[in-house]
Amino acid sequence: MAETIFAKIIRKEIPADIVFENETVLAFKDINPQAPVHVLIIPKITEIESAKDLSTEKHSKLLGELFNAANEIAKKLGVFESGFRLVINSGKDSGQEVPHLHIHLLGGRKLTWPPG
Ligand code: DGP
Repeated sequence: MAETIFAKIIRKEIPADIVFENETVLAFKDINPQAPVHVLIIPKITEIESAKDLSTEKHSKLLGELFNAANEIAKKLGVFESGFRLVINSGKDSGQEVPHLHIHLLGGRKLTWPPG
């Protein structure tokens, strides 16, 4: 599997503005923010390229941990009550750039729908 920039961030080989970290999950500010709050929440394991690779058998616990982290980060960054959006781009047509599963957490402004 190809090495991604997120693997380097997990290993702290390149800097990132980390907002949450535990044994399984890392979250850091997006380098190109699309909202006042824009955080990427990723699993520390590197083998899940996209949501298409998820399975109930292997990943239910990890998925719970990712979404728990999202709620904690939303609280920490002050958007839990006002509302926030979680986005997972998966594959070419979605615009996914980095082949390492990541949840975008966006908030801090009124978000429009539908997305582009
Ligand atoms: P996606 O298009 O869903 O694959 O989103 C990838 C996001 O990753 C994109 O919004 C920009 C962000 N990103 C890419 N490289 C870096 C980096 O080196 N540092 C940080 N903090 N974010 C990055």
